[in-house]
This record gives sequence, structure tokens and C-alpha cells, in this order.
Amino acid sequence: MPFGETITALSTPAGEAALAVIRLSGPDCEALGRACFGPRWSPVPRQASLCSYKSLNDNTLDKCLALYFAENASYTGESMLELSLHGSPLIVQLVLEDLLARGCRMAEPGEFTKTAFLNGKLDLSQAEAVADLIHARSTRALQVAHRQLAGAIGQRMDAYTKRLLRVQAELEAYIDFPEEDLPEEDQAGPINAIQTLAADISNLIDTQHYASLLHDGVQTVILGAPNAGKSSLLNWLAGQDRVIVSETPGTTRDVVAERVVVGDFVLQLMDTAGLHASEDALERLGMEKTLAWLDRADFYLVVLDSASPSPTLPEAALEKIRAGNALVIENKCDLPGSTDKSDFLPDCPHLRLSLRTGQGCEALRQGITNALSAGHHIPHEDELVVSARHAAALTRAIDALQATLARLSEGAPPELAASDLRLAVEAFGDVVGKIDNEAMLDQLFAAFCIGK
Ligand SMILES: Nc1nc2c(ncn2[C@@H]2O[C@H](COP(=O)(O)OP(=O)(O)OP(=O)(O)O)[C@@H](O)[C@H]2O)c(=O)[nH]1
Ligand SMILES: [Mg+2]
Repeated sequence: MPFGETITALSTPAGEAALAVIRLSGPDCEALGRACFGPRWSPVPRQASLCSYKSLNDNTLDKCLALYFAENASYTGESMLELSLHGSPLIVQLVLEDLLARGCRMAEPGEFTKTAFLNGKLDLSQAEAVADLIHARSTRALQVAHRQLAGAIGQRMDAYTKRLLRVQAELEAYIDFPEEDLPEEDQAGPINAIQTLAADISNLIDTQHYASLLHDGVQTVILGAPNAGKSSLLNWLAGQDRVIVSETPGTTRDVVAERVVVGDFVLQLMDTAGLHASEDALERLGMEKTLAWLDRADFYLVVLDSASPSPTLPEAALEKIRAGNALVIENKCDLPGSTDKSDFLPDCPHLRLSLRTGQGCEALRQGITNALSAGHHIPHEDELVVSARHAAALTRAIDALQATLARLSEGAPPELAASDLRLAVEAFGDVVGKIDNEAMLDQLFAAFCIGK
């Protein structure tokens, strides 16, 4: 197998398209190119050349553009070849079959990026950013992923490590100069430095919730009494007639989900069955589902019919709404009997509008963004945002810093206190992937798509 160490995969979506890109990475991409395009092919790195792809049995499979990357100057760090073929599923299949016949191996999901990580081209937080970039659904999510891909998290971990090493050096100085010889303000130095560092790390950990809102979307439950206009709200936000709207109360019985983008947020909207006292078994099942969804929600849109008396929602639901983040929509303000409902859930922001006439609806998107921004810690654009995995490692760092502080306050010898700091440095290393656990790496990269 001459090209046994070369991996390959289709890097564009399967199916008919204008173009299809097949990627190859391995030590012998230049020789492989010559085998497929003819012995005279001599690529200039990063310059496309028009080539005829000939299979092992000498059939021309396609005319394609070949882009060659030299070892150490490519995404993976190995030599690489990218073939832009005509986007025919048959051509793709024949070319891949031919590459496998020449000894190449199909890449695992995320294997190109994993190779880049293993060759030191990306740290782990940057590799994760590649997946985030591909899956980003809002411009803010893109911005966060771009920043992470540029290495911002790695730089922050380096800065934290430097701060810790300074503290460690100061503590080691105490080993040489016994405590009683040092002025008090010098003893306070390392303690203050550790406390400030712990506070900085804790602020960074707080951004993980926002990261999950960005990546998984804001789980948003639309709830209220039957007929209030919940399904009308979902349709308005989705910009289409996604769910049935009718004057019959109890129209919606199942939970219907729809993803919409509102400002910087992606909302996973859940339209639910109306909440009220009902003897109907099917309706009661629907309501049980609604209540179960409330536990998993990040945000509540409570819809009221402002022309009817305020609804009696189950106390369990009201408790969750009060403790959470909600916006009350006083709908049907076009009806003559409509009255102000600001005394219902008075601590939540309210909007008065009509989903039928559109009156007041222009404020809806901004109202949702405002309510979400008020209820969640939204990092400033310049702030770093970390994932749950990063936050878990950073929490270990904080634990180590607290342990150091405790030892220092107990008057333990400085060398003992300094030894805990090493654990914090290791935790910073875990964030950027100085990880030697093969199983964990496999799990991380398995979440990528094939060809990335
Ligand atoms: N006048 C008026 N009618 C509205 C407004 N919004 C919705 N409706 C009407 O109210 C009725 C119920 O609307 P839906 O959106 O189906 O209400 P729902 O809360 O989903 O109802 P259920 O699924 O049965 O719980 C429909 O006939 C809508 O056309 C509004 O702003 N003004
Ligand atoms: Mg409905």
C-alpha cells in the first residue's frame, strides 16, 4: 500500500452541487498527485492547477483543480491535497474508490483537525472552535468562535500561568527568607495575587452559560391560557404559518419546536398546550408536557389575552417563571375589551401588542433581546467566552488556588502551599489540551463532521 498513511474524505456536503471538494492529508500527497495527474505534475504550494484525474485503470474520472500544501505549511501539518471536482456524487464515489484502491484510508470524523492538533498546529480550544464555527447560527456565535480559533483562550491561559509562576517565585523567596524577616506587606503580596487571579478565573467561568445559549440556542417555552395567541406568536417569530392557529381553545396539544434567530440569540421556541383546569384527558396530557418543559427552559414567553381576565396558571408554573427569565406578552390589544395587565407577574417586563393586526409587534424582537440580556450574564463583545469543558478545568484551577490560600492562612510552609499551585497550572494546560487521554480526545473529535 504505497499511500497507506494518507487519509481522505469528501469535505463538502454529499449530493449534487456545483463543486465537491475531496481532501487528502498524509506524508505522500505530492507523489499521490503525480500518480493521479501524471508524472509531469509538479505543484507549486498553494497554487491551484488544472488537472485530469486518471484512475488506476487509466480512466479519466474528471478534470479538477488541485491545490497542494507542503508539509508544515498546511492545516494538518502534513502535506495535503485538495481536489475541487465537479459536484457529481458519481464522480466523488469513483475518485474516492480510486484513492482507496491506491491505499489511502477514509478519514474518521474530525480526523483532519485532530491531526492538526496532534501536530501542534492548533491547541485544543482552537480545534473546538473549528466545530463551533461550522455550527454557528448567529453572528455573535461566529464572532466568539473566530476569536477562539485565533487562539484567544490559549493566550489567556498563558497569561494566567505567568501570573501563577510569579506568585510561586515569591513564595519560594520566603523559603529562603524566613517569615519573621519579611515586612507584612510582602507576605500579603502572594495572597492578594492569588485572590485576584481566582476572581478573574471565576468571571471567565461565568461566561459558560452564555456559551451554551449561543451553541444550543435559548430554550424558550411559550406558555399561557388556551386561545391566548401562543401559536400566533410562534408563527410571527418564525415568519411563517408553522403551527395551526384557530379560535377553538385547546388547538395545540403537543409541544411544537421551531428555531428562530432574534438579534444575537438563537431561540429554540416551544409552542405548548394552553394551561387551564380541564377534564379532557388529551388536553391534560398536553399540559403535563408543558409543565415538564418549563424545567428545561432558559426563557419563558408568557402570552395573555388582554381582553379576558388574567389567567389562573398552575402555581408550579408561576414559581418557575418568577425564578427564571420571562417576558409577558399582553396580546389582542386590538380588541375593545383589552385592558392593561401589568399587575400579572408584575416583576417581569411586559409588551402590549396584537399578533392579529401587528400593532406593537415591531417592539417584539427588541423586547425579547432586552429581557434575555437582563436575565442572563451577556459578556461584552471584548470578553472571552468559555465552554463547559473549559469551565470544568478552570474550576479545578480555582480549587487549587483556594487550597493554597487555606494552607497559607494556616501558616503552612510556603513550599507546601506552592505545590498546590502546580495543580492550577496543570488545569490551565487541560483547557488548551495538554491532554494525554486518548479516549477523551477521540470523544471530542467524534463530534466533528467527516472531512473536517
Ligand atoms: N383579535 C385578535 N385575535 C387574535 C390575536 N392573536 C391571536 N388571535 C386569535 O386568537 C385565536 C387563538 O390563537 P392561537 O394562536 O391559536 O392561540 P393559542 O394560545 O395557541 O391557543 P391554544 O393552542 O388553543 O391554546 C385565533 O383565532 C387567533 O386568530 C390578536 O392579537 N387579536
Ligand atoms: Mg396553540
